[in-house]
Amino acid sequence: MNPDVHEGGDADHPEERGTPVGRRVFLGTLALGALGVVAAPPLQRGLEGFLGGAADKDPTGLTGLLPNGGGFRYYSVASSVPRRNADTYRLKVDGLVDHPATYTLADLRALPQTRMVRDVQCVTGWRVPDTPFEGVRLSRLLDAAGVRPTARAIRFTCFDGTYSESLTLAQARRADVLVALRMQDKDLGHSHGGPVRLYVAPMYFYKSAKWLSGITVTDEVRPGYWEERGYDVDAWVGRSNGRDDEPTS
Ligand SMILES: Nc1nc2c(c(=O)[nH]1)N[C@H]1C(S)=C(S)[C@@H](COP(=O)(O)O)O[C@H]1N2
Ligand SMILES: [Mo]
Repeated sequence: MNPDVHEGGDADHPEERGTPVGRRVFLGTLALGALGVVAAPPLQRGLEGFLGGAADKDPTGLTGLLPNGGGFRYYSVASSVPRRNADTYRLKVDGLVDHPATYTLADLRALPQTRMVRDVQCVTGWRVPDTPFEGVRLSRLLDAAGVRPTARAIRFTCFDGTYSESLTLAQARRADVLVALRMQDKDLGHSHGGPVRLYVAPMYFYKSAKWLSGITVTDEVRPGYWEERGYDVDAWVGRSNGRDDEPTS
């Protein structure tokens, strides 16, 4: 991809969190280099909606540190996101399946839960080590739905009305891909995409769609929100987005 993406300050040193200039340079360079678009406005609007303008010192709007966020930044490309709770939350599974289904939060909680502790890694450089996530394996929901032979991919949609994501069917069936109900051993709060978000452990965190409301089985990959704006569809940590790890030998 564009070699300029390597310029992003802390991008190569993700342990150095909280360096907004580095992240700004990195994201700005990536967005401009890849597509000639500026990714800032939607993110800025998103942060203003939640943090009341706390992001005005950062034109990308990426520096909204959550109070007590433990290193997480708050991201939303939508300016406001409705709240869903145990009464109002629904997750729809449809598309190329034999048994479309709609799950409530109670339905999801009643299924076997998988807990994983991995590093969260945002493509812009910040990282939250050893973060527990817990939820239902996506593969379980796909098996229950009966994926048809022509299916190749999954499209994820969100009740923020804006964000979307994608995985190939093979990626979606990995054991380390969860429909997550809990993070850091607590029920997922609204700001982190609760009550239910996707968690794609081996990929950059933009794959982990917050406020998950739809899982549609499709015949081909349809690039998600950031992927339409220049980020890699196959977002393996350390092996995508111009950030390939150094060879170890
Ligand atoms: N619906 C939705 N999901 C999203 C995003 C978003 O803007 N909207 N941002 C993505 C990005 S770029 C990151 S780094 C993480 C941030 O998750 P957090 O806000 O819980 O830290 O969510 C991902 N999922
Ligand atoms: Mo991100």
